[in-house]
Amino acid sequence: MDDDAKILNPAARMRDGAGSNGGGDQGGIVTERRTREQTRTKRPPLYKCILLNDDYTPMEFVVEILKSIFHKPHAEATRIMLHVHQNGMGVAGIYPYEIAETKIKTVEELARENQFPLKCVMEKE
Ligand code: TYC
Repeated sequence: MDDDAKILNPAARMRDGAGSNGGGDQGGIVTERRTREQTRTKRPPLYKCILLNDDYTPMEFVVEILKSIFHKPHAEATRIMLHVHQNGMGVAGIYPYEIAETKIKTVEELARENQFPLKCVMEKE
């Protein structure tokens, strides 16, 4: 058994004796050393939810979407909506993959229910 396997299997380290991975066995209490890689907390990759402009979705509807789904205060929601209106697209929010995906589905579902062509797409940060 190699050192990596012993890190994951304290019983094996007990049999082998302490010290092989920098841990120890003090009177039956086994301590295990973890590598930097094993203790590192990884941040998930993030994705932008990008709203696309169109000629038909009402401005007030887009502002409501930004408030209700992306939790933007009214003034910021209005600013983002106007940015999309004037520039063709704009970032509504940035999230881990599955959260971004769910928000995009919710936006397009609400738009469809209201017969608006509003689209929202994902882009890796
Ligand atoms: N261009 C739309 C209008 O003039 C408003 C709008 C803004 C639509 C943002 C979509 O993502 C959008 N009614």
